[in-house]
Amino acid sequence: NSMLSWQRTAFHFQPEKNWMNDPNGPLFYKGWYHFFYQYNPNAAVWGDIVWGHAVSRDMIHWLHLPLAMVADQWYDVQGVWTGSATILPDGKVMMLYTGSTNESVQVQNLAYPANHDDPLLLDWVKHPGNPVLVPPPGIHHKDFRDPTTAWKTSEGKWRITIGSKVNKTGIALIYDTEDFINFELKEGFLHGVPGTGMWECVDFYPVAVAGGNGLDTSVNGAGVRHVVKASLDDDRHDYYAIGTYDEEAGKWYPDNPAIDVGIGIRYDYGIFYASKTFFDQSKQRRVLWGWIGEWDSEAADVRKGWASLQGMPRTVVLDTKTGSNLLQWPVVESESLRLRSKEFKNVVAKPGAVVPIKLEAATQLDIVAEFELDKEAVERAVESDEEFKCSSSKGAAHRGALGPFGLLVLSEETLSEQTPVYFYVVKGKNATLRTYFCADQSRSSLANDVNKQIYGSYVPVLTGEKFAVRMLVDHSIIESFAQGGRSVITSRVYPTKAIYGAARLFLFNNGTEAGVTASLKVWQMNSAFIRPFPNL
Ligand code: DQQ
Repeated sequence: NSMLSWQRTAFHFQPEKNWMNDPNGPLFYKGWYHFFYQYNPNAAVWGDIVWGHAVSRDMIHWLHLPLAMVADQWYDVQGVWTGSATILPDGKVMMLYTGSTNESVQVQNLAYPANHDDPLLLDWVKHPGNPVLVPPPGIHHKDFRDPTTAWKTSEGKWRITIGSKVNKTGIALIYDTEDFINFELKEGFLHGVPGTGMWECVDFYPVAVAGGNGLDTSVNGAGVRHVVKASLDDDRHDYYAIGTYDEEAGKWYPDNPAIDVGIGIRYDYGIFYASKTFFDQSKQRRVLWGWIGEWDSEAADVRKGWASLQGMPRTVVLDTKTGSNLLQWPVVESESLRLRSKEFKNVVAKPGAVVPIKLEAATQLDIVAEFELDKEAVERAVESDEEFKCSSSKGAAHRGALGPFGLLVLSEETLSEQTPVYFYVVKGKNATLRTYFCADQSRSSLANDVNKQIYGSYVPVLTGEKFAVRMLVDHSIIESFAQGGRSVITSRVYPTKAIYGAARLFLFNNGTEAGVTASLKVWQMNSAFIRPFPNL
């Protein structure tokens, strides 16, 4: 339906049509980035799930390939569900995935490339002895899915984790294997958190304390912290925590039990789910993929004939300045899409002001912006110590002394449609400042069948730092990275007027006391080539 085609994005990965969900088995192989994904070839809604497949040289421009795996065996006939790749030392690829059997039992299966000399990995063989794992005693047959990439134990075995739950406690089971065919269940679990429900798409990986490069999944020892991530089926967000991995015990402990997996920090405070990292051995980095679903109605998805995008892949490192969170940042290749840029230096927005940022177009942008609050006004401001939460505030209309201030993205000239992405600063006791980073979808669309939530979180802003944001704007998605990627918000928005040439960008300051000075650099972004498989 051409009427809705403007919602298609220009540089985010999406199939040509129909439904997509989780990223699966990402890897770099013989010069190509491979991306697999949960795909319904028959409709724009979830169902009939198989593995879509695409390849890229840079994770920006893509060639769609034929389906990698379809639901053709008793052990995956109800769905070829999520899985992960492990590259063995000899270069061979082991793909473990969940199958939903003819009786709706969740089992784990092994697949591998038919021809390891083929850089495109077009053909996949399902191991004749599948399934390689069935739900263990005490685990419900529908609560056993999404095997991770394997990592090495010091004994030389491979270890994986699989998400599950016991009553309402989300857990990560662990298994050891030597051949990816025979598995040994380890007693207890890697980790579990009461009240968090089913853990989907668990991820487990090391990060270097010193920052810098990403680490192979098997790296362990001094100078390494381990991240556990779970996608909570109950609230549809991806939560991570940083902690210590005790290999011998097969246990992981969070640094801070108050911000444990599922109750603490999220990768993204907007829409971002079922994510998965992989180690890119070609650039020594860890890259995070996440599924961005739709926030319009199912009927609208069916009308437009497609649903979902993948977020821009993000590099992930430990934040060496705080030590208590990760930093996520669009892969450096995203910058290859930058075209003409325009700089705006020291633009002043007084309390209550909305200032146009004049651009030739505003639907495909990469924005880097910094903001400063007027120092005297901050000193003058009363110590309100207000308890603030983006989600229960009135969004950008909520006025405090020191904010909200930020940008109105995908806005229409008269502001009838606008998506504010902003900071809100609370002055507490002893003149301490607490900063929140939020996105307000409440006025993002004149349509009424779309989600219009306000969301965001606290974000650490350290002494000497300005308020900083990078934003990728692509027609119907805005990915916003605050403070170098300490806090991220992905907004899926459906403007009806702020489209194509009618889209605008504004600086705004809705605080009552302090002026804001902003400096921005804004690039027009090129479209990526995302090409169909040639019909030879
Ligand atoms: N999606 C897959 C499951 C996974 C869920 C099915 C998460 O394997 O648990 O499409 O979105």
